[in-house]
Amino acid sequence: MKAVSGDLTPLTRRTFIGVGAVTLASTALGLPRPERRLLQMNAYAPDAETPLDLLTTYITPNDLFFVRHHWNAAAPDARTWKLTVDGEVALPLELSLADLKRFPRTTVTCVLQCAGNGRSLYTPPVPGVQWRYGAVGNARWTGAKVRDLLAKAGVKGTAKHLHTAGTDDPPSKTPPFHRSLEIEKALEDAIVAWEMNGEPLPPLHGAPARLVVPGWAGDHWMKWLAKLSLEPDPEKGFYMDVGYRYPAKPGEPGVTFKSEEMRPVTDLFVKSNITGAPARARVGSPATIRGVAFSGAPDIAKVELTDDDGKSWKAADLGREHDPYAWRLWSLSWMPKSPGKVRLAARATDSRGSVQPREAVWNQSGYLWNGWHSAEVEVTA
Ligand SMILES: Nc1nc2c(c(=O)[nH]1)N[C@H]1C(S)=C(S)[C@@H](COP(=O)(O)O)O[C@H]1N2
Ligand SMILES: [Mo]
Repeated sequence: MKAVSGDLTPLTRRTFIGVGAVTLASTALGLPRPERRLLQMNAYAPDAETPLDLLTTYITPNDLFFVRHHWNAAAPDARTWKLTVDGEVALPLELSLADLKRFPRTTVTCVLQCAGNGRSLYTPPVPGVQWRYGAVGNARWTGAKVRDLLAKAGVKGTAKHLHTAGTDDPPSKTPPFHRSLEIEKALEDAIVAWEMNGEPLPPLHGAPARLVVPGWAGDHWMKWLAKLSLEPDPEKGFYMDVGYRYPAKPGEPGVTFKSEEMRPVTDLFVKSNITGAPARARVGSPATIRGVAFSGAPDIAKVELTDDDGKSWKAADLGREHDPYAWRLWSLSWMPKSPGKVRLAARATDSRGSVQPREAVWNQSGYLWNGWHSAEVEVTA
């Protein structure tokens, strides 16, 4: 894993390293400057995650937002791009970007997390991109509601699944990346977004438009969206029948299941991360611990911190900014009680009552890791 630089395409280079801004506050305080960079996981196709110590803001800036591609993108030309809406509809549509923008405009602020975020933390190890903590971000997405597009096309009673496809350019003999999701979720709150944090959707994030599926894992968030098709049955193929499946009933670590014993990955699991904790602290001097928490449920109910391996917990203060399926910043003033190495761990509880577990459930594809996140502090007298 190394910081992104060097031989990327001009497009990628501009997006990854075009920003030299450094926070004024840290410079004024004489603290080490946080380096604005992504951590590269893969070169072809480009995969890069955000370092945890930069995931400290409610909105993750576009240039720091993690990037995940199955194949190199064939970013469509926005002037000629068309979105097809077809299948089990009364009137198939072909929408240009201008057509799309004539639908009522809506903005949602929510978390995008790759299903594989945290894969490297599983034991025994699982093959795949070895994401640590930063294949996640929180952004403001603006676009048209899928519900409005489908209403215009006229949904037939036989329509049960929304099939989605992008304009990816996979190498020959490799399966295309495609997905489908239940029509209920698509109608509930999915959007086709052309803006990210008030800017045109960047090419790396799916320009000219992508799917946004609040609360659901990133694999459903089709980039360079070309097609929405309503069908009676789920999509078939590698990325539905083999990839992106999670055991219906958890097994022991290392136990693999057949595809039929698994179901597609949908909503995210409750999770919190510690994004700021001092390396050293003094007995009796409070230290501020910060982090983020999110879930596939619309809200976070609480975040707690332990300094005694889960025997006792202290509730953190939740940040004021908050939207359904967005993350919640949290902070807590922690009082070190005795000298030595102390392991702090955070756990979140969501609005449906799910509690972040000490250990994530091992699964053969390494999805949805959500174990307690810990940080070590050296406490001196
Ligand atoms: N067309 C297309 N869409 C895609 C992908 C892809 O490879 N091709 N990857 C998906 C996965 S697995 C994730 S996690 C998210 C990542 O979105 P980001 O790169 O904007 O962070 O995009 C999703 N949409
Ligand atoms: Mo992903």
